Amino acid sequence: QVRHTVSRLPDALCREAFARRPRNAHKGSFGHVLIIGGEQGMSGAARLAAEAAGRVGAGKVSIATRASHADVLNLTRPEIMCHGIETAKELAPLIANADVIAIGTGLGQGAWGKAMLEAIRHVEKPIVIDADALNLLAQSPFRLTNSVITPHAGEAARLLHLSVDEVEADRFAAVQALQLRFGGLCILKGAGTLIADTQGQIAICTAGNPGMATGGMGDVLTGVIVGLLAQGFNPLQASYLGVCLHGKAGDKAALEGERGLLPSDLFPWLRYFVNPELH
Ligand code: NPW
Ligand code: AMP
Ligand code: MG
Repeated sequence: QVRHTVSRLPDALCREAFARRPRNAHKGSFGHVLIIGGEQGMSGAARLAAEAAGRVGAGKVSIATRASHADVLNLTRPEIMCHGIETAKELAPLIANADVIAIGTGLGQGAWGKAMLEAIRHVEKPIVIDADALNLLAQSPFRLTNSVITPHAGEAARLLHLSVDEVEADRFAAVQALQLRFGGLCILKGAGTLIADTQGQIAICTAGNPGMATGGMGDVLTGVIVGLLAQGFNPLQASYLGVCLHGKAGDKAALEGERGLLPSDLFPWLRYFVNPELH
């Protein structure tokens, strides 16, 4: 039985979720994120996810990406640790050092992406699975534990072997089918993003706008969710808060115009919303 819940991010919840940091806090208090992605030509996707994780308060952020562009990526945001990783063996110590993982942003669907996905398949840390990791999952499905999957309608259609029109015709049925098939939590993105939890409940987030229909926007959402997981929010809290924060940040950024809005325009607003004492 599906219960449809409408959720927004009330200021009160934000205030509670993002209380002032203890005076003696240190970076180890806020978790270490590992983003795995950035095939040739798509390192920006991993970079966007990584900065988003930092902008919602993660303590440390690392990227595992193709060796050829790791150093250049590092220069674009020196705070992010960028590792050139070509094999599952090289990835293992980064996984061991991370508290939470996101895989898929700009991952590609070639041999490298497949090796990276296989390497995290049995890891029991919280994992966000997005973008090309979902496309690979559609090709070779396996059940996930402790995961959040974040498909858009196109990815959902591939995962369910349906057409995009069929997914969009009943988004509630699609998100629930995905949750049941893959386990963990499922976030079906788009206008009115849906979140299906493990108890059969579905929430809808009404924040967000068509200005957000631009490449890289989902990569930012992945970073937001994994950045919240790093700080100790459970997967359901991180999904609810993450989707709402992302939508609200998009709505603020759209005040300067929906057309021409870029995913990185959300960063200052993400920071604003995770510091409720400022507003
Ligand atoms: P169409 O075009 O409407 O006919 P893909 P992707 C369909 C990375 N990126 N929302 C749509 O059909 C990602 O992280 C890197 C979206 C189209 O055929 C991934 O790793 C960037 N799509 C990789 O690129 C910035 C919908 O699905 C297909 C849809 C591929 O990701 C960009 C698109 O899905 C990007 O994020 C809907 N509601 N409904 C970077 N700067 O490095 C139908 N579709 O083929 O998986 O492509 O999402 O761009
Ligand atoms: P992706 O397709 O993976 O880049 O993800 C796009 C992100 O932008 C998702 O979080 C969507 O929910 C959001 N988005 C895209 N178009 C809209 C829209 N028309 N209204 C609200 N949110 C949107
Ligand atoms: Mg995407």
